[in-house]
Amino acid sequence: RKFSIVGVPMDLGQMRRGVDMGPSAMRYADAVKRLDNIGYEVEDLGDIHVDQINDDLNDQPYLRNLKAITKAALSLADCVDSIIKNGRFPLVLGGDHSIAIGTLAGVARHFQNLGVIWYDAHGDLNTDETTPSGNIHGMPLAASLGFGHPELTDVGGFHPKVKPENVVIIGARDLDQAERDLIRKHSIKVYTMHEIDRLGMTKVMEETIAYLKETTDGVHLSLDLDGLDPHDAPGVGTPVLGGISYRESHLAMEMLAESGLITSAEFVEVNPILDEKNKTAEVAVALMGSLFGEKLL
Ligand code: DIR
Ligand code: MN
Ligand code: MN
Ligand code: MN
Repeated sequence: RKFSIVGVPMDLGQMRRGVDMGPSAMRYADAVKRLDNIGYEVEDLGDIHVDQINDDLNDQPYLRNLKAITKAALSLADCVDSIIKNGRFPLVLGGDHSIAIGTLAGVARHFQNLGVIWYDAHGDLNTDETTPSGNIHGMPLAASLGFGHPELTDVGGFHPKVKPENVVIIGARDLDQAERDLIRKHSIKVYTMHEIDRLGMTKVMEETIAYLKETTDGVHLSLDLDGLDPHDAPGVGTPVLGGISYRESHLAMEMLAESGLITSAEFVEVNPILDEKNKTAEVAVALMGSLFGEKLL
């Protein structure tokens, strides 16, 4: 497998500055060398351009920075699209989670039945009509399912990018009421922290892999570092106590590696300004190692 890494220095999808330095933080934590050492050919394409404008649409408080976010999403979609066309594996470094709209727009051009694993404390299933914050990083999964403002759902000129039955959310512990309603209405598969505690991560991943293997022709992993417990990943903008542990996360990545299911991935919400000595970027890169088949023996 050949890898292409692309960074998206995006911080306009939420209110905490500094997450735009996530790609630098993960590069500094040796993301490229990590994959190189496993034996892959790796190219780093650098960063997607993100306009440095805040509140470019003050008249749309429920879609903060919409224009700059959709513009970057389209550039990212084109970039990811061409990576896949070149027969390479796209690895996207964020940036806040709003970038997933662009990643999925690019990936979905290549898969009729794309699966998505959404590893996150949150559902990211809000729309401009339900958002409690106005932050677009709380909307990318909804947008990719075709719910929300057309400027978000139709990035790349089509929707939806993914069907509800092809999504698995892992690690949820902070859902807004409208997100719960949407999950129930569309029967989206969710492993909350309760199920992870109860079943154990082994069973959760066995079930997830079996579920997605049946119907999908490719699986994207969208890993929000706030899915992990803040003790293990403190450098995130919206930490939530009681998260997935460092070890459980490695296990999950190792099981995904064995499954051979993952065809694209992104690691998002790494904010080095809020971090402890780049710990969260280092965790992200260590998880990449496991996801891509690193083995001790
Ligand atoms: C909240 C928080 N549900 C919102 N979402 C976050 O703003 O829509 N997503 N933090 O990562
Ligand atoms: Mn900025
Ligand atoms: Mn998220
Ligand atoms: Mn989150």
